Amino acid sequence: MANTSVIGRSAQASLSSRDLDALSALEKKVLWLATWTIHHANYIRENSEGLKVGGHQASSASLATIMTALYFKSLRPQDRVAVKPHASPIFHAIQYLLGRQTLEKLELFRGYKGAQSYPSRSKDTDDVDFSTGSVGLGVAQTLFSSLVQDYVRAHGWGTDKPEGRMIALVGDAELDEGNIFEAMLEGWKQGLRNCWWIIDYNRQSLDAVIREGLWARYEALFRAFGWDVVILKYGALLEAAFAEPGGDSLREWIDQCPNQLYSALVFQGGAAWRKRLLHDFVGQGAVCRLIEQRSDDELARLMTNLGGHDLASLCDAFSAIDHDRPTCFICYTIKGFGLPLAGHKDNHAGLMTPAQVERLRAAMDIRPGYEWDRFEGLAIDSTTLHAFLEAVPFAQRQSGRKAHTVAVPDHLHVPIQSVMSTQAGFGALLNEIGRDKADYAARIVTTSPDVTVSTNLGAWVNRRGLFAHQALADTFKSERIPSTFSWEFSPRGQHIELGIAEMNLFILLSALGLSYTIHDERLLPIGTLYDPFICRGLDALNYACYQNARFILVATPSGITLAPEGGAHQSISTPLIGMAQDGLAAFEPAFVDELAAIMSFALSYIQRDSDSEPSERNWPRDETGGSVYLRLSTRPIEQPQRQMTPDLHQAVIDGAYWMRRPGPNAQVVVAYTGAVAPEAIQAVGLMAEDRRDIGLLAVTSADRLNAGWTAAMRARERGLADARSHVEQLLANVPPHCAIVTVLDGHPATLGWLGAVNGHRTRALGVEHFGQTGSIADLYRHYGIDSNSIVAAAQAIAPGRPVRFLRALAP
Ligand SMILES: Cc1ncc(C[n+]2csc(CCOP(=O)(O)OP(=O)(O)O)c2C)c(N)n1
Ligand SMILES: [Mg+2]
Repeated sequence: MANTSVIGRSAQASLSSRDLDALSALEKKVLWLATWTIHHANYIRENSEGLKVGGHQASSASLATIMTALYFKSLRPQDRVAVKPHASPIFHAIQYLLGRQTLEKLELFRGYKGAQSYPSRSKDTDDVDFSTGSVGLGVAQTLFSSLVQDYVRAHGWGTDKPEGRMIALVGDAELDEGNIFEAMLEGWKQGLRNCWWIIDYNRQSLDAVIREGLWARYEALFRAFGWDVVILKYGALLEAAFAEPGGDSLREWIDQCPNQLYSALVFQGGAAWRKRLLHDFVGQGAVCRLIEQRSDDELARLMTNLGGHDLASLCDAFSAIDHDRPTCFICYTIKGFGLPLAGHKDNHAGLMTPAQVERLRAAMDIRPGYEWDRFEGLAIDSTTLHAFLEAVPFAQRQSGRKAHTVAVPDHLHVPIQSVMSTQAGFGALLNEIGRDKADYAARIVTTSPDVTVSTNLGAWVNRRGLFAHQALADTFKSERIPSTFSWEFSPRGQHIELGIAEMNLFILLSALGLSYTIHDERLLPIGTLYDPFICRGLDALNYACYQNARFILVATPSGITLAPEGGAHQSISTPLIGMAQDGLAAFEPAFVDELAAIMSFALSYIQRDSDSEPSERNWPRDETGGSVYLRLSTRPIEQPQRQMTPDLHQAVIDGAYWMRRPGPNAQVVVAYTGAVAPEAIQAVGLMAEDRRDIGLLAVTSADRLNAGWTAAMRARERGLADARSHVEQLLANVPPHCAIVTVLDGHPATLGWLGAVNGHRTRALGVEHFGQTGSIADLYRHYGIDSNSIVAAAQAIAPGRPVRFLRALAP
């Protein structure tokens, strides 16, 4: 049963006074180091551009106390944390104190190869659990990571280790991001456990002060989704003051105070507090005495003593959680706490002046030249503090662990019918894998946002079942109602069915795809969705790739080829996304035997180590691996009767092969990708009598072809004269006068660059506009990717005698 608790006077004391002293010293040090790191980057490091690099001093300070309590006390080695992006300086400072971050990286904060502005798994060298930066994504990732932990354990892996908590440090304005609520709903459906979200309730966003009373909306929302809510509003000083005569009036005043006024008074300091409070309490003796007993400094300290800046309350609140229910902590904080920027509504990108930093240095007893010293200026001796740091529970964890790879067959069997779509081929492939008893098949986990059946995962799900904490039978089956699909849930199921939100799909894929390092267990995740809806979750996809999550994304149907289902579901730009997205190898096979080759490659490619050195075979960085995107189609097309030789297999993986090799006097080459293969083949047949030595290039991955080409050029520019990419080898013997016509069901720029490889004239056909419904023939004609349009394009750029079979083009 979800409940709300307000931490205050009744808080149990979980901290010894020695620990509290040590934590207080560390909190001070963390704030200093973070502030100094930012100051150093802006004012001390040589900056040839003369630009301030910024650094979010205020946003960081907001979380200094909470993160001190967490990292130095409450976290356990098995816990994982997504840190609010702008608290990165605090995070790096903590890692530095724990000996996991170097001085060199801190000195280079925000500089070339220095500590990152936002915690980054792939670019930082300290122990980042989840990359953050695009607000909202890291928060949701912790939820899905908890789910993945449950999935892994339910399948019998990693059960010898204790369960971890997946924790997010969340900005209050970050909660504006809708993906957080999409995730919460999914978490409720899936029985979320072991997840904490700690809200830095500083009541400021980037631009301004946030709306009044948001905490109450949050509380209601979290409760509605089954979360416990813990509110930390007041610190111990305020609680003690409330117990004094007049204290109730002070509490009431604070509770009624608008956020803007509170922020303004925080910024102005003790004298302003006194003036305002005495004005508002005029004639109320007890509370006026409470105020007058305190100096300006004491009054300012009292009035800013909020729960999120009270180490003891925080540690108590965290240690009081003795259950696995998801828990949200709403911690009242002050943006810029402890700094002269505190409370100002413009402080988000504010930088302290050198004079302000000097004053802070003096207040913190730090001598010039000792700014980076871990124990400088602290009230506790360094031996004691050193011993405390050595014993910090979270620091006991071993970082950088990675699961072993799982062996994958070189060839995957799939029954190929004479006419078949790549989507049907995908379903058939997974059906075959579903029969396999090998370990890799057990490690596959599929997921889909309510399009499991329509992306052809049904047969796989029939074999492997759906995942849930508790078994749930398919009532249609038990009632003996005929149905193609068995929808049975159990803890052993290998398919995670999601609601429709595509953001959730990508964040879950990210969490599943990081299991090899977050949960130390290898999973082989495959997610399916309709191709146009990639754009709905694109930022999450980008972040998944950025943090080296490994998965296979199967997008189908795609392009205008899904006709006549609907113009609104057509996708144009996704092949370009596939090319441009870092960390994602994109393929668009035309035939099922190609798909089978790509699939076995993909299952291996997603397991390769990102730390490996890229090789120079064909230049697409095969050794470092990545995720894979397959753009598939529902169009049934005639399948070639051929042997998948090792050479053909390799060429499919490398990105292209000659379906018909051009002769020495070739006048035209047609290069195609994907579902338009029949049109390309037909066009070549139509032209063969009137154009000499015509060639047909099957492109299975424009992405890898292009990446290889670019890398080989770069290598040559750097002196490796022999570097040759796959596409350069393929086009090497195409005569200079030959023209290239490229065609795909997607944006023409995907293949348009082929002409630049060896300087061939090129006409790129594809789809630039969308929305028209119709049959495939109607649409291919309408958008100019049918065989007649291919012939017309060839005739226009490869002059010669008229191609006899060319018909007039539709206007
Ligand atoms: C998706 C996304 N949109 C916009 C931004 C720019 N941005 C960075 S921080 C921020 C406001 C954050 O406010 P809050 O979460 O309350 O954090 P605070 O700085 O107050 O701690 C914005 C809009 C971003 N990083 N990510
Ligand atoms: Mg905020």
